[in-house]
Amino acid sequence: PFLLNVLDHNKFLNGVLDTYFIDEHPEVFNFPQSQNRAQKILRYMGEVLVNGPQTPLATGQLPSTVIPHVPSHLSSPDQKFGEDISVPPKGLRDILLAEGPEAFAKEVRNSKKLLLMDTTFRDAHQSLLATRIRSNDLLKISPYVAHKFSNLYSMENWGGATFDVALRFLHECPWERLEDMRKAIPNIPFQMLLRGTNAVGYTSYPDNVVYKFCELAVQSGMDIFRVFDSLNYLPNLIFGMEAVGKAGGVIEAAISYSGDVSDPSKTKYTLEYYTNIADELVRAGTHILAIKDMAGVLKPAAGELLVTAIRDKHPDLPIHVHTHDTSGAGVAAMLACAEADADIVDVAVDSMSGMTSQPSMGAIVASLQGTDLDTEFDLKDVSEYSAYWEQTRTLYGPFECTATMRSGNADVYLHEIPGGQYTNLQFQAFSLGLGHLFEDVKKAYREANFILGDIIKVTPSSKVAGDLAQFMVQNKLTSEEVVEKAGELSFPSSVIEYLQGYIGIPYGGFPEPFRTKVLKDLPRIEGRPGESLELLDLEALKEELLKNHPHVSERDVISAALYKQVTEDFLTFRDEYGPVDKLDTRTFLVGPKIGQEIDVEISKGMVITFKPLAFSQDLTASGDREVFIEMNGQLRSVLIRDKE
Ligand code: 3PY
Ligand code: ZN
Repeated sequence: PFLLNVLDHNKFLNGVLDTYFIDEHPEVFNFPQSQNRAQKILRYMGEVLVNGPQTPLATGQLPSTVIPHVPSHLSSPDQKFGEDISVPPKGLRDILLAEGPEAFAKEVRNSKKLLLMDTTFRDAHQSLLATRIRSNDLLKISPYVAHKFSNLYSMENWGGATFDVALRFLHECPWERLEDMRKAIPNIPFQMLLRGTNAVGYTSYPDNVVYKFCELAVQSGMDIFRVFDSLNYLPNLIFGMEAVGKAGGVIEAAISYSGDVSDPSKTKYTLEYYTNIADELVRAGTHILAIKDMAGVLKPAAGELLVTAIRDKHPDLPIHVHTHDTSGAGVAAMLACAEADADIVDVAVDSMSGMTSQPSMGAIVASLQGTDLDTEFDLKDVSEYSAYWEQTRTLYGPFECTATMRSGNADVYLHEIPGGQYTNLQFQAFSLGLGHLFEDVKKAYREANFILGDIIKVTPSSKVAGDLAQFMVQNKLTSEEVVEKAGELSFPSSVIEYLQGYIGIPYGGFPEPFRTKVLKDLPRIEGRPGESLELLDLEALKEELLKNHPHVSERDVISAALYKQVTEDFLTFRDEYGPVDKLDTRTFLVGPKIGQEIDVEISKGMVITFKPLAFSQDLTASGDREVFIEMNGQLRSVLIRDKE
């Protein structure tokens, strides 16, 4: 029943017959592996049928039953006779591969049109859907993007929180995701967010872990690394840049933006502060410079001032601006930056844009049509792409922040909470049934920021501010009380570690006497935290993992170096349930319906049809239920422990 009849292979069905078929498709002989995978997927379905979702759903809302329409990229009115339209058009990645990062940067700077980075595959869903978008949905639309959006500067599709969430909640391998996207999109540069010395985690890692991480990312298909540090602490930033450079990636060093350079009353983070950092990053060899406005507080006038100030000093430097649309002024801000001669701005496709996500791609494309900065994208393509995501988004109903957030809110200029964190904190407050608490948390966040020394707030420093804010609300403490009683309170560990110097040193130094009162005689780290960490023995880690798991790759070892327990759990899950990333999203989240036929492409070209029929009402003596599922028409059964 598992044998794929070659006559059912999609190439045969599509009439592509040639004598190389067997050479090109060794997978048709992969019976035992596929059989094994199919058996595991069957077990997963049984597990969800008996015990419910295997990943926590954040709200009571269920995924929709919509089957998203995937638009075709294979019809081109401009197709020339004999042209192979299955190959996507050349993109900037072709220049990068042929000529290297410096030539790539030059090409970007010389572009007359405004270039776009599409964040739909990373920051957009990190900010709107708790980072839950699965590989399955990303890969379905990838060929369309490769064909219709070949002129993108880049697609941001990895890093940030996607790494952790893929392993922890989606039970899929982030490295495989990257590699699979690469195969589908050979022409557009891929971009990731690297938290400097924190890589894709929340704490400083030993240097060799960060080096190896970057090296494997490039090998798996990553091109551009946006490197930032949550305190703009230069030693951390420069270390991250070096790791990217060593790995052969494009270095896009980022200045994280806080405050308001258009407000003369704000005197800490001034134009001079930012242009000084820009100078340092250029000196350290960045190929591209990013302004990272993680909260969405860069007003249009401020954007114009900032880009102009950096441009004046660095006429040849490509400038890339990132923002969030939390206040609703995102489109206006990006247009102002473009007018001031930024080269690239960040957008998310319309149906995944707005609020805590990026500004709308369609709005920016339309706004610039017919101007010198015309992006040259076709609104019809944007709209088809958006329709796919509009439908796909309904599958992620359980993670929608719109359950609590229905509009933008300009109070972000007061509290400066980053996009991804905003929805998280709001959600936490609402799920405790304390919606009004969120208003208190936002006010406390602003106060916490000042207690901590008016810091740049982005992962992980934003977590420090968020934890302190929640601590204040929970314990009903005013900001004066926190400072006064600092010596007696038991602060969240993130606050203590920040004060110890574990994530770096904030601009202007640590707040005193607060720091001394909290730390007493706890140790303090001087300088770059990673420097004092011992290198991690990756060989020993591999040996350790191999004790419990039959297959452990070099990439799994790095996953474990970053997230030990999460990776162990992922490997155990994968050993037991196989490639659950191959399931459609509804089935993955809430399981199949009895009687429903579900096709799963278990490995390349091999599709298996599952049809759950029933499960036993009676438990066996050992507490199992027997689940009956048809697999390609053959009846199978599995015993699943009922965990209720
Ligand atoms: C992340 O670190 O994941 C961010 O998106 C910061 O803005
Ligand atoms: Zn962001």
